[in-house]
Amino acid sequence: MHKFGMIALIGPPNAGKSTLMNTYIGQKVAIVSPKPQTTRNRISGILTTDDAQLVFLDTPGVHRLRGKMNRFLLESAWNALASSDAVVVLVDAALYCAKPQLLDKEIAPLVKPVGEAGRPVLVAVNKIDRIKEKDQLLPFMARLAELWPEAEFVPVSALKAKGTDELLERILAHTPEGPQMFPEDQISTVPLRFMASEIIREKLFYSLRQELPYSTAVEIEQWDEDSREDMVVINAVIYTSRPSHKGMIIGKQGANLKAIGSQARQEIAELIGQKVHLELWVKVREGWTEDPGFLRAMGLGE
Ligand code: GDP
Ligand code: K
Ligand code: MG
Repeated sequence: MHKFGMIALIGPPNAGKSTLMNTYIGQKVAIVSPKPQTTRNRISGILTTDDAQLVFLDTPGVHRLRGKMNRFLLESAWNALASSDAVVVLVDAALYCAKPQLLDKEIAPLVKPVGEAGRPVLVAVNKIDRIKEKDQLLPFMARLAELWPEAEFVPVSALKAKGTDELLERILAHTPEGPQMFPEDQISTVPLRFMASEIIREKLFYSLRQELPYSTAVEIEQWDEDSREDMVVINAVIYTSRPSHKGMIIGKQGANLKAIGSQARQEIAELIGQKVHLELWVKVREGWTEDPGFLRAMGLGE
């Protein structure tokens, strides 16, 4: 019997949703960073085995947010839930062992809305590699089970791929019968050019100071195959909502932008298996995070 299913990954920012998806797909599909809100759009990763195909729907962290962009982020998480066959809720065990009060604050509000979607719920108790004494997990697991009586719990380390096979078995137990929908070498339902823009955004995240990345968006303006050179020529624009940020992104004598470009170029080349010529431009677009038309054009709305 062949199985096919859509699996929503939800949870607070930084719980490890994108890391788990990348571990399953075996390649970097979603960008990962220590900063919350790295994942803006709904990103999918396709896992194909001999007898099953799973489409993981990675989502932005679910938390209370203000502003239009943040509303889009939330909507996207709930839409993933609605189109899923099962949901995996990621929780950061290391964080909640250290700060038990956060468990009630961050996880308790998810129980009802997720429950109302009527999907089987698996809670992946993540980052167990960071917990030295396994006994420390017990009170936390007890409180979690109390909060979420309908859920199944699986301790994992998404980063070190520990417990992830057990989690996959449990996911498959809730996956309906169905045919393979995508070729086995396809790793995402998201177009390559969008994945390329995400790679550039990830490099921005790592290179900029805390407050900067949230004001930036990346758009691929040109994507041309140069068949003579066996090369892809890509032009991308980095939009920032603040004029004062433009200089910071570019850096002294363009050094920062150059570094971002060179790291992103290598990674995009790896992703598409071709040489890449990448040009980056920085443009100021004030107020873009509150502009519904622009958000939609950037794929941030539904
Ligand atoms: P997301 O916001 O839920 O998508 O979280 P990310 O996947 O972006 O991960 C947030 C941070 O937690 C990154 O720095 C990851 O490397 C880290 N992380 C994720 N899973 C694990 C894990 O199992 N163990 C450890 N030690 N770190 C993890
Ligand atoms: K993150
Ligand atoms: Mg993420």
